[in-house]
Amino acid sequence: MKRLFFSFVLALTTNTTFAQSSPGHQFMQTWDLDGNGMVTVEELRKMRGNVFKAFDTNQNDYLSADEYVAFDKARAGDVANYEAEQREQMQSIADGMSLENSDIDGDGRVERDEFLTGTVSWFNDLDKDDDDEVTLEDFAI
Ligand SMILES: [Ca+2]
Ligand SMILES: [Ca+2]
Ligand SMILES: [Ca+2]
Repeated sequence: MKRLFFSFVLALTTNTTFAQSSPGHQFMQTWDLDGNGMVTVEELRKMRGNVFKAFDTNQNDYLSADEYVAFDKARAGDVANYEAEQREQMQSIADGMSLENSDIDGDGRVERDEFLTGTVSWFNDLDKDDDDEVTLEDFAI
């Protein structure tokens, strides 16, 4: 199984080369599940399901504010591996999964369905050239 994008910080000590690729490369490596060079909404949704599961530590199908502490930390760790523009790019990718952006009904926690619903707007943000697939080119814009 491929490494989870946002939990990679937890395994930092076992893989130091991972941080050296660009945000775009790192993104594609993790989220392009079938390795065909483009990421679809379906691939994003599937991986977001995996991410959700990884951070829903008590498995109640909600990411609570407490569970978000670990998730925020993992995302911040990924962002901290980059400098300058690459850091900004990684930050905007990471923000697509923040509590604020995912908590649609505003009850302070993120239900699995809320998290998966957020996939489409995240995809549209990532797909800079609007060709309905996320590729390395989208990260160069
Ligand atoms: Ca793919
Ligand atoms: Ca909610
Ligand atoms: Ca695209």
